[in-house]
Amino acid sequence: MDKQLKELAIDLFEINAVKFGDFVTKVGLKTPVYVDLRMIIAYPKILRKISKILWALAEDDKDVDQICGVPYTALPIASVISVESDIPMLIRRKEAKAYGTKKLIEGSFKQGDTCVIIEDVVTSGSSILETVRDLQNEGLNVTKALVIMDRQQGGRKNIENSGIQMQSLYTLSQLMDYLLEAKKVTAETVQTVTTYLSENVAPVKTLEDESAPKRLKLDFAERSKLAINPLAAKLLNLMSQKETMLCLAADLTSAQDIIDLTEIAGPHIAVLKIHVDIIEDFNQTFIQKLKQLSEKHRFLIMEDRKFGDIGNTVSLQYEKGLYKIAEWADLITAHPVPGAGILDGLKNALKNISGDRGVFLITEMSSQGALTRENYIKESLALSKDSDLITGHVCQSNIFSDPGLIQLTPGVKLAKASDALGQQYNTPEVVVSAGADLAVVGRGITESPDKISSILKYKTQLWAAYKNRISS
Ligand code: S5P
Repeated sequence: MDKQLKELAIDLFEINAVKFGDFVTKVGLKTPVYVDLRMIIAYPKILRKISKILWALAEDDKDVDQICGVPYTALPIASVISVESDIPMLIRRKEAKAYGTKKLIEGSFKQGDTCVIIEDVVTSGSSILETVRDLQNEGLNVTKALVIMDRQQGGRKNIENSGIQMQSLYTLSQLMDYLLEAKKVTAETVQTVTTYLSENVAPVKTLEDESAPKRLKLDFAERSKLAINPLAAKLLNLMSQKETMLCLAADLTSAQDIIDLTEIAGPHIAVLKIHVDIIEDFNQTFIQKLKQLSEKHRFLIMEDRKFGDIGNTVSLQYEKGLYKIAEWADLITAHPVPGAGILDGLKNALKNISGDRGVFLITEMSSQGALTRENYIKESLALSKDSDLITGHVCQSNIFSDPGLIQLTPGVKLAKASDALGQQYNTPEVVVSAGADLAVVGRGITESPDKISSILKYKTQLWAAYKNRISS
């Protein structure tokens, strides 16, 4: 396969299907590399070769009933695959016909038929997701997308988050490596493309219903009216009034240091997040001081306890022990791994608490290799539908559409980076365009020599990105 892919990469370069320079994509973005596979119909040998190699990716799938190409570039490829494999093909119209049958999907199929999608290039994945939605609406079971080029700009994640497997012949970086090896491009061009890819992430796309109110398009004040959990409503309101999306992770081990930092940060944050079990001199006076500051500056306190046990145990952990978290933490975090029982357990601990409380489910983690994937994410999202205790989800991308829930995204720094222990960072602009309503910043602020100026930088950059998100 590797040898074939190298040869094919050179073919594509020779026929100008991959070009380098200054281009503008169909959505108006600048790019130094343009992949345009439309002209392969002028080269039947290459068309046959590419179709054969692409279909080889699905060789283990014996029970494919239908193949559907995404118009237009992938249609001839899908046709060749259909003819060669003797599997029927479907075509999804871009618009339903205004006359005759008004069918969106052309071809012959029955409910429950499994269908594989064929696409040429994936950037945000939106074309595939639109195709999946229409096929699913017709009762087809879409399992997989076979793609020639993954531009590595977030499309794969968008597609996989919607429960569709994606396999690609090339990532853009692999293609660049093959072309460099064949001396078709210079190391400088490869570098330009690499830098471009690291700085240009496509917006997050989902399979969501187009008619539903769009979480990412509504402002926080509007969304507060749609929230079921009272703390989600309160939080969205105070974010709107204080013009901040900042959740400060005060991961410090001395109570006084946390108080000192909170005194500076209080007016500019929506949430102060702590890990109470790392504080070496924890005592209730510390909690009283924090509470006073939270009232004075109108922010909420989150204990990032990441509860993750059976209902009975979490109930005790939340209410009892040294920390008595339920008494003072407006918000907590919990892993959905034990199932719905964890929410019953947490609720049980609130029997004697008069104030409102909220839970953020840890639906998707920021660390490298996190096991929070596909089905886990889906199940976690489903849990939040049945509970008024859920304020939102801790996650990395726009995986839910309910405007009354809040997306809290950790792993935020002014420059894209990682730490030595698996944490991965994105910039404020990237996380907000990926759906973050609250951005968790820890060491980006706690390790800064000039804390107030870092706090203000994060606050203003996040808010500008949010304004841009709701207006664009
Ligand atoms: O997936 C996650 C979930 C959380 S709550 N990744 C995270 O990093 N967090 C928390 O966010 C983590 O426990 C820490 O308190 C904060 C990130 O801190 P930073 O110093 O890396 O910004």
